[in-house]
Amino acid sequence: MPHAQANTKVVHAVCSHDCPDSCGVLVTVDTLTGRATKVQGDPSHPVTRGFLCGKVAKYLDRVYSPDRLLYPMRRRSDVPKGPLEKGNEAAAFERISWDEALDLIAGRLKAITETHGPESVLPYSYAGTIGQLGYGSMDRRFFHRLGASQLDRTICASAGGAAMMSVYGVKLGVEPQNFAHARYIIAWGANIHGNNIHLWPFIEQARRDGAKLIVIDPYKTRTAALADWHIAIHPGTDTALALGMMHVIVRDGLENTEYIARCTHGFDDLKRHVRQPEYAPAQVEKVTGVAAADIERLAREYARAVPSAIRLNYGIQRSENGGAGARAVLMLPLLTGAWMHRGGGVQLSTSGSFPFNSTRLQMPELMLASPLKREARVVNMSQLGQALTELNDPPVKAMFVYNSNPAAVAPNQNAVLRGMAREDLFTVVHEQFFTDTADYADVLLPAPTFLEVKDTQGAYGHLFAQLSSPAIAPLGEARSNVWLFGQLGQRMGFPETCFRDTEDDLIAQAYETTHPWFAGITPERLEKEGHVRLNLPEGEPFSYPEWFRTPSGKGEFSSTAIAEAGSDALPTFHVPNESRLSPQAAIYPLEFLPRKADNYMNSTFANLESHQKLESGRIGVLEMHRTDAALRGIATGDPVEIFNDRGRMQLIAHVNGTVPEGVVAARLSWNKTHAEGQGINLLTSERLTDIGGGATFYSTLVEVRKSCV
Ligand SMILES: Nc1nc2c(c(=O)[nH]1)N[C@H]1C(S)=C(S)[C@@H](COP(=O)(O)OP(=O)(O)OC[C@H]3O[C@@H](n4cnc5c(=O)[nH]c(N)nc54)[C@H](O)[C@@H]3O)O[C@H]1N2
Ligand SMILES: Nc1nc2c(c(=O)[nH]1)N[C@H]1C(S)=C(S)[C@@H](COP(=O)(O)OP(=O)(O)OC[C@H]3O[C@@H](n4cnc5c(=O)[nH]c(N)nc54)[C@H](O)[C@@H]3O)O[C@H]1N2
Ligand code: SF4
Ligand SMILES: [Mo]
Repeated sequence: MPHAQANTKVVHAVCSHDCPDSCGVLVTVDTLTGRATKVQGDPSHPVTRGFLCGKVAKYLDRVYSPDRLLYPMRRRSDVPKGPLEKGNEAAAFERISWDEALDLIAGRLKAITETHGPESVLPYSYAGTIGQLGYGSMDRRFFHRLGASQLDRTICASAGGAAMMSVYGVKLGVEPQNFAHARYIIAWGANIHGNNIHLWPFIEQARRDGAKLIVIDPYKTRTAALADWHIAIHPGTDTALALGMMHVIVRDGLENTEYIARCTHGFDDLKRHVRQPEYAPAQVEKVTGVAAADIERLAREYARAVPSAIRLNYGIQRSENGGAGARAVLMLPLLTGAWMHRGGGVQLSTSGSFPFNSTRLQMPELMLASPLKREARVVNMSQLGQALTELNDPPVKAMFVYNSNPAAVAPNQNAVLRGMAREDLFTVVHEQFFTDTADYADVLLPAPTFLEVKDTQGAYGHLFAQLSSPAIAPLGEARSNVWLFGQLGQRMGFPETCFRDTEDDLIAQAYETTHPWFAGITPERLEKEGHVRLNLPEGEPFSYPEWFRTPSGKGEFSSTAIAEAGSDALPTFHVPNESRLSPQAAIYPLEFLPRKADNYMNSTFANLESHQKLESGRIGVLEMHRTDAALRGIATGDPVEIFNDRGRMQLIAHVNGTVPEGVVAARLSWNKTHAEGQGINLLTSERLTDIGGGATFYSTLVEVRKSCV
């Protein structure tokens, strides 16, 4: 740790944003004023390696922003719910004390649960923080004990997660440092430079040693621009490409028969499946837009390279056929036995490497102590619009939002906002800023940043457990998720002592496990060392059968569990309802990619000027291919209207070579940063993925026309 100067201290924290890198962060604090003066990447953390991404390098702009929410507030009775003027939101609310706020919420929740049943309360949270405590501990206890509807947290990764579980039975993957050993690296639906920057130095190291980087992404990301080969596949067709690669591999006998026999299940079925004519390269070309010769070359190069690593991120599973696509890609290293070599295999998520005791933290058994006396119903967060406007028996009467900005990030925004505007819906929002969601709050509560709370964290892109110490006191009256839900539990009169657990109690409970991967890892040790690597071998998992946790105990090409859940036992390409290949394309011919911004974190940071500068010229912009633009008489700088049956919005056209013909793209931001106060999710649908019940942001058809001026 760097030495602190006089009157300063350096505190070890962990970046809690929803990012695979979970960086170790050193915060310099002026001990006289208690103010943080600097944040830097921990040089001793083997993945952070001393640097932070552009978003968090400027973190003090966020922490000390004059726009921070600092006090509890209540909506003024004469102000209707709906978008508020940016910068003038506070006028819609009046300040109240925490005592008043907690009493008001407890009183309303009691009345609502008595009249409509506890399931009429819907918690809505995602990954504003991915700390173990902040993401899901006391909050879950509270809603379980209340008997509230359970939220199925599907908006990000559930199709890919289901795919990983079906093939491997556990979420493990190639350790990021080991990518340096790979000689052939495929970034498949993975914007490494934008979303996972700490993997990049290891890829550069591999490339200096002769590795090739291939990027499979319809969009020319910075990662794609820097690659040896960019394959601009048609969105939603990765299943076909991966099966086409398998076709070539088994046709040419490039599979690893020894590994397949020892470690996999269902190969004969897979072989028959991929040898069908529809997966021959010439046919796959028609679906994916990737030339048959390129499919041949990719398959052969991939199968012959040792070691070969795939960074499969969540891009491909955000579409209707995304679960099958993720499964097919995840199977490639099972076919070649890439796992046998250090730096070989695939990384989708390493989250399953961390055996945190989440049952202890979240106490689902409290549901039986609730008035329901049974498990509560489950509501899919990717269908919030339907939940708020159509769900009955009981209808949602109260929504409690924390760690999330659903007004901007949830699909089918028109339905979501219509639901949130209901005057008979009681809405509580716990936030750091006046987000789009805060504009709909009846009660607004101030939340802290990760500099202000204690937590412990794993990662979904590396293998280090970490402890995050509070560097500064919470600003204003900001209070953590743990404090809030502990207090509310007590106000509701819940007798269980678990609502009095402190942050330290919860951290200890998170590590209450005899799992060998946590052996020797204790809160005390983490307090001293900041980060500790899990007790996993240095090499890759899945080199022998004991690693797999599937029903067959092996890597599964064919899955009975998936078939029983109503999908295809073997990954199979189906044309999405919204795709250039579907009948709907006759009306809405363009495939829309409503993408993440490189300098925001989903909608987080979108309100900060310093971050907006980095995205200048990119937000509020529709990227188009020159042919599609010319066909519609559109040139760069023209205002355009983008629309489908779900909604329409104005953007500024940008014809810049980032998207292939037939694809248009725009970036996620706060709704209120757009001129008309609505964001790109008004175009996306609530249709779910083939497996896992995930959101299908990247299966969206639209049409575009030049706006009349
Ligand atoms: N800077 C920044 N970093 C982030 C985030 C952020 O918003 N900004 N978000 C964080 C979160 S929540 C997550 S889940 C991770 C996600 O990280 P990623 O999984 O990398 O997420 P995406 O950017 O959705 O998708 C990656 C790429 O997939 C491409 N893609 C879209 N459709 C298809 C397709 O059909 N096939 C293929 N092959 N590619 C496709 C997109 O163009 C995109 O470049 O990143 C995290 N990190
Ligand atoms: N069009 C489109 N839509 C998308 C995506 C996309 O790529 N394109 N990506 C999807 C994905 S992958 C994801 S993960 C979701 C993300 O959706 P969300 O999880 O809603 O992500 P954010 O927009 O980052 O909002 C998180 C909010 O949590 C708040 N927060 C941070 N820390 C705390 C805390 O300690 N307590 C409380 N109470 N609040 C806190 C932040 O201020 C922020 O406003 O969006 C999805 N939506
Ligand atoms: S957002 Fe990701 S890359 Fe940036 S500091 Fe946080 S963990 Fe590291
Ligand atoms: Mo995500």
